[in-house]
Amino acid sequence: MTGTPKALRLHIGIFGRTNTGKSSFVNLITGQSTSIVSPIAGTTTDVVRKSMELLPIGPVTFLDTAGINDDSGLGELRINRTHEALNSSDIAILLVEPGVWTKYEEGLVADAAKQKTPLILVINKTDLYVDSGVPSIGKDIDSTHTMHVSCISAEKNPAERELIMQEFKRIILTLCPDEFLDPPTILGDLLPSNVVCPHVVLIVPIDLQAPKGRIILPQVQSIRDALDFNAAVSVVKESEYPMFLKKLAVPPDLVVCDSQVANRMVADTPKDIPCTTFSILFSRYKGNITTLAEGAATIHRLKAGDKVLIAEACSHHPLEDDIGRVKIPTWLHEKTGLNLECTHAAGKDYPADLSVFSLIIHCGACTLTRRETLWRIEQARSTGIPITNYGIAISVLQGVAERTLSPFPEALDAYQFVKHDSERGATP
Ligand SMILES: Nc1nc2c(ncn2[C@@H]2O[C@H](COP(=O)(O)OP(=O)(O)OP(=O)(O)O)[C@@H](O)[C@H]2O)c(=O)[nH]1
Ligand code: SF4
Ligand SMILES: [Mg+2]
Repeated sequence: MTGTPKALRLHIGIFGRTNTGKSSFVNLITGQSTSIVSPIAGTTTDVVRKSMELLPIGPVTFLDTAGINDDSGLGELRINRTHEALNSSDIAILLVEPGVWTKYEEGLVADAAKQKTPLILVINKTDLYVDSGVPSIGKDIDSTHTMHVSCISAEKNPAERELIMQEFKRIILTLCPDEFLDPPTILGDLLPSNVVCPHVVLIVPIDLQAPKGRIILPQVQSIRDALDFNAAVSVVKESEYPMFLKKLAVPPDLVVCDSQVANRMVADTPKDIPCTTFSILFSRYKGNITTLAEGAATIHRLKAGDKVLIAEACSHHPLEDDIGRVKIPTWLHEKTGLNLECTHAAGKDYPADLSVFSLIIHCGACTLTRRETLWRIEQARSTGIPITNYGIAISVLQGVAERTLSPFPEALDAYQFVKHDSERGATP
């Protein structure tokens, strides 16, 4: 993580008057005592940087700044440093004490707005007002970006830290500039860099479910991505693939197929040719492939009666042999031999309480943004419920996940770790 270039890390600046609890807040979020905390105003005298991995966003750097008071008479240098910190912040956090709103806060909100830096207002030390009620700061600030926290209570009660972290991540994910959520490439980075014009073979079934006269968007996007990486692309039906492979003088550098024919592709493709599915490529492009692969391994540890949520991001008209409603529940039953309770949720019906489920199998989320998909993954992760998606689940159900995940070593490791754990009969 420390190797992540500076520009690719989200910088979160922590601002506030002296003693509002900035250093306590940074320590609480990072889970480390990096910044010195003390009741003496002006403890932090220069910007203290702390980097961490904040899932699901990735690497972030917190800038704990020196507190400023209207009458502090602090050195100009310190004030300039704090302003520089605002310039380097992608998101600013303003810590205040309940009921206190001065020219300083007014100025910081105005400066952040001028720079178009998203701002989170953290009203700290709420524990001091448990009897009297937290006084309002008398300012109308967007309440969706406001958190009420108490660093001291969270220190004493670790469950509160979890709640604060969840709320904090939700707000950060909402405000995070798009470039930090930019997806990796679809497939270009899987191609060998030392081969001139690498060759990608895409296996595209043309069956009843294929739209008439065209190929679907993920396939088009994969072709475009391959071209962006100066690769050649062949598109072939699964029935013609074995013959096509035989005709090639040089083996392809990557083969990608529709999830539903993954077992055929694996059987027909020599072991030294990397192969995967479109859905797996898009697990990474849209979400977090490692978390989704780890979640898929839960299929190996399901027990009779377990509840499985099959979630679809849009409410399309279900087909006769619908993948979410018919095929996946049937394959799950065939693979595990268990009677499972499969619940479906489509569109906006996504359940608020995920804790009753043993596994969530989500659709490919083609109508959701990467931000929305990451948030759904994070919601499941923070509730401790494994989550996967149709594509990876189908590879597991077909018994070919080890092969189709192999182009993504981290995801494969996560999958195998949980799978082997289940085989040894260990509980999570
Ligand atoms: N009661 C209460 N005290 C808190 C809370 N958070 C921090 N404090 C206390 O407030 C004092 C100041 O905390 P710091 O984290 O050092 O504040 P700071 O904003 O970094 O201060 P400077 O670096 O001096 O600007 C310390 O005595 C903390 O223990 C809280 O939520 N509740
Ligand atoms: S993959 Fe796309 S079309 Fe299918 S259910 Fe999900 S959002 Fe709807
Ligand atoms: Mg401090």
